[in-house]
Amino acid sequence: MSNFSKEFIFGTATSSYQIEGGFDQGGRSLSIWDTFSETPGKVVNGDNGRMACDHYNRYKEDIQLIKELGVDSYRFSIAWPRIFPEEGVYNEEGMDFYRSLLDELLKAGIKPVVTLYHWDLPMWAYNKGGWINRDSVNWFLEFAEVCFRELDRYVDSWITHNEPWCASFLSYHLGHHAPGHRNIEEGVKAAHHILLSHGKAVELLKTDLNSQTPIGITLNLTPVYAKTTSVNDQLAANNADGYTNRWFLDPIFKGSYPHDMMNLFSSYVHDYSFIQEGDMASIAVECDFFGINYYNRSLVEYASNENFLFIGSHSDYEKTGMGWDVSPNEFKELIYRLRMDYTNLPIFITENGSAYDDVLEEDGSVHDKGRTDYLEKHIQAVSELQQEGMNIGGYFLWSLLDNFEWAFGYEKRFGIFYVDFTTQQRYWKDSAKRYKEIVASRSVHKEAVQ
Ligand code: IFM
Repeated sequence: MSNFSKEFIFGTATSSYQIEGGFDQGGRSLSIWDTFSETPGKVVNGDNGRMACDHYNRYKEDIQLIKELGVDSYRFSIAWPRIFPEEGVYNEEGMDFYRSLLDELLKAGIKPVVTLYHWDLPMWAYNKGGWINRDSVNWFLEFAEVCFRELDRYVDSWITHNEPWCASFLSYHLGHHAPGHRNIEEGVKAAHHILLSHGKAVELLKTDLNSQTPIGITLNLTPVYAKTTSVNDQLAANNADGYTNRWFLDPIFKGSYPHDMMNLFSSYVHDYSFIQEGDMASIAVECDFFGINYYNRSLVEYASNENFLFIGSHSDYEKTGMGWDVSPNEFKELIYRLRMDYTNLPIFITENGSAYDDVLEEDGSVHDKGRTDYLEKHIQAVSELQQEGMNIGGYFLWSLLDNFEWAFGYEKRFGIFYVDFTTQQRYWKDSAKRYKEIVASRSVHKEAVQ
């Protein structure tokens, strides 16, 4: 696995609501996830992120772990309700937290990659309509601008949004994530405003603020395969791909929504006038890199009673603890497709990882063979992609710590460090040790080629 160029970035990733805790510290107000997780039945075991990994109070200790891991970079997100606890009310204390975090990372020699939005929309914004309200674009820009002005000098790269599919379709249409709405039209509108806010934030940083710091967006992409070669199953796969991938890829790289999906949505979306003149050009703004989060492929089959005529199909692939297919080959196929149909920008794998049912042994060890195998297979795939000239700029393992896995609460552990949520003690899992070795062997190679 030593085929990585000397510039290749290895990192690890987290997000604010999933690890910070400190929900009422430093002037933070509530986000949609605080409220959603208080609603019975929304999150497994009634878990919430009030304490999470208590990273707000333990960030120095966590940065030491990142340093010991030996990675080049750390990707985290900013909690919007810390920065604007109320509409138009800037909270310096919230910004101080991120300044200190960034300071500490730079002292440790770790490059910070900062995501602006990883789903913790302030409640004040939700109460005014959230992402369904076009004003959300301006609220987001106000938030982005203050982050850019205060933090740009510390930041290695910016990511505007993490996984717009989750923040729109999963949250406003499927209802599994906050705010838990079930309305297709709302999902489509939310997606549009999120994408528009991305485009306008990129323009703000590059043009208005004249910054040279690289900026991009991260999509979660799931390559879709049909169960059989039947016309119906092929149609199902096309629609699933449109719903999951193309609805986001096409506007970003082609400046238009896919027509087949616009037709399919039109039974529910009665009026597309929320797409205003100039919006599509803004969304398709030129970025510096493209981030993708990859976890698994999906297998679908035709279902005549489903809104979009597809349903998940049984697959005999090996599964992670989420029940997701372990599919490194499909990961490679996804990258080939992106290269053929969408972009030549450097691609960063901004998340990849797996949940398994870990056991903390009495001696503090965690033998997470499943996760270790998963990460080896996927890093091997990245290495092969590099050899094939696919221009992957970096790989960020999800996640640094076990954390609040959204609707699954603390039941699903994605960390390479085990967190005992009673004592807040962190433990090295075998996967963390293996990742450290992989990164270190790359460094040896790096020195040899210099
Ligand atoms: O934990 C999430 C993360 O917040 C976004 N990407 C997928 C991860 C695993 O489900």
